[in-house]
Amino acid sequence: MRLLLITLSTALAMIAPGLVQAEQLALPTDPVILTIRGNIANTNIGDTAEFDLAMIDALEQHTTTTETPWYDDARSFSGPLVSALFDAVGAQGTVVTVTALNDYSAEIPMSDFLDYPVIFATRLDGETLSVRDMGPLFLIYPFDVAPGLYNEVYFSRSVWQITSITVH
Ligand SMILES: Nc1nc2c(c(=O)[nH]1)N[C@H]1C(S)=C(S)[C@@H](COP(=O)(O)O)O[C@H]1N2
Ligand SMILES: [Mo]
Repeated sequence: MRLLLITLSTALAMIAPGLVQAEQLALPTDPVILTIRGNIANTNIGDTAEFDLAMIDALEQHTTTTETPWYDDARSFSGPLVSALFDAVGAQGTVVTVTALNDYSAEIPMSDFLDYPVIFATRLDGETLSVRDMGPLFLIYPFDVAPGLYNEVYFSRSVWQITSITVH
């Protein structure tokens, strides 16, 4: 039975690649700034999906202009939607662990990224974010369109200096 299932899924992967989404990701050519591991279908280095900035920039870009607890006034954050990043790696799961340079991590329900246009920000007011400015990657919730998110639950999920994500 197990063999049959494997054979079936292999056959499915061949006839319906869009459905199973197993694709080879491009290889990073610049320094890797993000590693995604866990339950993902599309990898480029071993079991992981590694991204340089150009690969993240190649995804459709969005901007959220919003007040946050971290800056004095409203600022513009841009980058791909987290959902687009997860589509690119074929992520399947219910929870993701987002880990930062300082080893801070947050467990975030996958539903957040379906419910809200959460941005994986690479730019603040059009400029790349240095590590000193909480970069290079900052998860930004759309506090502008969903003010109900402006609380500690979502602040704690707003991880800056992101280095890796694990999909569970
Ligand atoms: N990289 C990183 N992101 C982080 C944290 C952290 O320690 N490191 N703390 C989180 C928590 S628990 C909250 S409430 C907010 C805190 O932001 P503040 O320290 O500016 O108040 O950022 C979140 N993002
Ligand atoms: Mo917090």
